[in-house]
Amino acid sequence: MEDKIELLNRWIEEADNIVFFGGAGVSTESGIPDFRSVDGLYNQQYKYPPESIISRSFFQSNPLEFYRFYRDRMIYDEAKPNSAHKMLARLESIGKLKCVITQNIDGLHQMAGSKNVIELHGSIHRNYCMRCHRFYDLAYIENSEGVPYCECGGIVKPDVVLYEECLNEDDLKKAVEYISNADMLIVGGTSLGVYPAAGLIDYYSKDKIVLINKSATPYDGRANLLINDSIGQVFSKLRV
Ligand code: CNA
Repeated sequence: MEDKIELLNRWIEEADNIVFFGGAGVSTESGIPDFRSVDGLYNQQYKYPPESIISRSFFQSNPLEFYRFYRDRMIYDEAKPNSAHKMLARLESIGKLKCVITQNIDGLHQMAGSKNVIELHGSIHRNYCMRCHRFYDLAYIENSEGVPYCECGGIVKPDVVLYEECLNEDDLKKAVEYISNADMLIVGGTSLGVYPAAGLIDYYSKDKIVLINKSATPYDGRANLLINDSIGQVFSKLRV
C-alpha cells in the first residue's frame, strides 16, 4: 500500500492538469451513507427500493413518500467535509487540479473550498418551484412538512437529477472536455454503475487513471493505479 501512495504522490507532483471524478463514497467518511448502505437501511423501512423512490415518475405520483425518504436519507445538513474534500480543494488552490466532477448532491466539495465543481446530479441546496421556477434553499425544504409548496401553489422540487431524468447537457459537455484534456484522472468513491456518469471515464485517453474505491468496480481493469482503500485515508497521506 505504501508503494501505491508513493506512486500517487509522485504522479501528483508531476501533474498540472488533474481532474477528479467521484461519487457517494467520497462523503461516507463525513457520515453520509452511500447508496448501498441506504439500500440496506431501506429494506427495513421503505416499501420501495431507493432507485424507485428517487425516480421522476415516483416523484410525480407519490411526492409525499418521496419527501419522506428524501428528508430521512438524502439530507445530512450537519455533515462536514473530510480529508478527501479538503485535499481536492487544496490541489485546486495550488493550481494542480482543474475540476471536481461529482455525482454527489451534498455540496461538501464547495464547503471544503473547491471552486470549480460540476455537480452532475444536482444539489440538495437548490430547489425550485415546478410552476413559477422560484428558487428555494435547503432550509425551506427542511422547515416545511410533507410536500413543500411554493407561494404560487406549485410543488417545490429539489434540483437533483432523478432516475428517468436527463443530465444537464452543458455540465456533461464541460465534464467531457475536462476529462479529455486531463493529464491525470483520479476517480474515487464511486461504484461506476450509474450511467451516463460512469461512461465519462472513456473520454480519458492518457495513462494515469487512479482509481480509489473500497470495493471492486467494472473499471478496475482500466486503472493504471488501483487503490482499494478509504479515500479520505488515502488523501490524508498525500504530501501536498
Ligand atoms: P454508490 O453506487 O453508492 O457507490 C459508492 C462506492 O463508494 C462503492 O463502490 C463503495 O465501495 C465506495 N466507498 C464507500 N465509502 C468509501 C470510502 N470511504 N472510500 C472509498 N470508497 C468508498 O454511489 P455512486 O456515487 O457511484 O453512484 C450512485 C448515486 C448515489 C449517485 O447518483 C449519487 O448522487 C448518489 N448518492 C449521493 C450521495 C451524496 O451526495 N453524498 C449519497 C448517497 C447516494
